[in-house]
Amino acid sequence: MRGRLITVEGGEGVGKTTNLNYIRDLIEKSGKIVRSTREPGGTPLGERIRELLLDPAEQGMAADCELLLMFAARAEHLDKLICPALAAGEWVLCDRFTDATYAYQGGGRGLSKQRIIELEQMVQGDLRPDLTLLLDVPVEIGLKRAGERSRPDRFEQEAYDFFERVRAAYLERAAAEPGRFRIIDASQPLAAVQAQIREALAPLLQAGAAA
Ligand code: Z5A
Repeated sequence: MRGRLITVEGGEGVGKTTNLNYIRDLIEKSGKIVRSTREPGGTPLGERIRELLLDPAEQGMAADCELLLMFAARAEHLDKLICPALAAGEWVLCDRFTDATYAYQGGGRGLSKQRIIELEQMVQGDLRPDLTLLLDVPVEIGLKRAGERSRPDRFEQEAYDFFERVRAAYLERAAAEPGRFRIIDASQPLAAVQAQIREALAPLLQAGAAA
């Protein structure tokens, strides 16, 4: 039986990385084999593309170049990791996926949604995540959390409005696909965030256990 694709999304500093191992443990405890991965990246070539995309020295990168590099890395990721793992019955847990393209390149950069839909169809065919956890916090909280860490990457150097547009685009997608998305209030303390994550995952894990 095909595995499941679970994606974790949200703006800067919402806690995706912090919660990824927790989510992985929950899935493993239900008896599944899990592959944790991320986008852009997840394969040797994809990680090289990621370096280009995040490099602050590439500040002037054309928005279409950024969009195509995201999908180039995704095509490699699907070919080398995601599709083979799902076909082998493994579950794939991915830190960001195509919803991030709609949010950052569509919402943030203002690129045409139709063009993203076409690239999504070309690169993914009918493959879509089975469940998307959208970690949501007000932009000022996320930026404050992210700012307390490392040197800002190319995206983190964007202006505040950019991240408001990203958040709005994510919330719009979640509202349009309530069956796939679960919105997690990630402004809460970690224990409360993880309780919401447990609840959001439970139906899929129970269905997976029964299959
Ligand atoms: N991107 C794109 O534009 N288009 C695409 O299609 C894709 C990606 C796939 C890289 O992503 C960039 O690629 C990203 C969008 C773009 N933009 N940027 N930058 P990334 O996922 O690698 O980078 P990120 O969004 O910057 O991730 P992040 O800043 O590392 O955020 P996070 O992983 O969600 O947060 P975190 O590191 O887990 O937590 C941040 C801090 O908050 C940390 O100190 C935690 O200890 C703290 N934290 C976490 N949870 C809590 C709670 N609940 N309370 C208090 N403190 C907390």
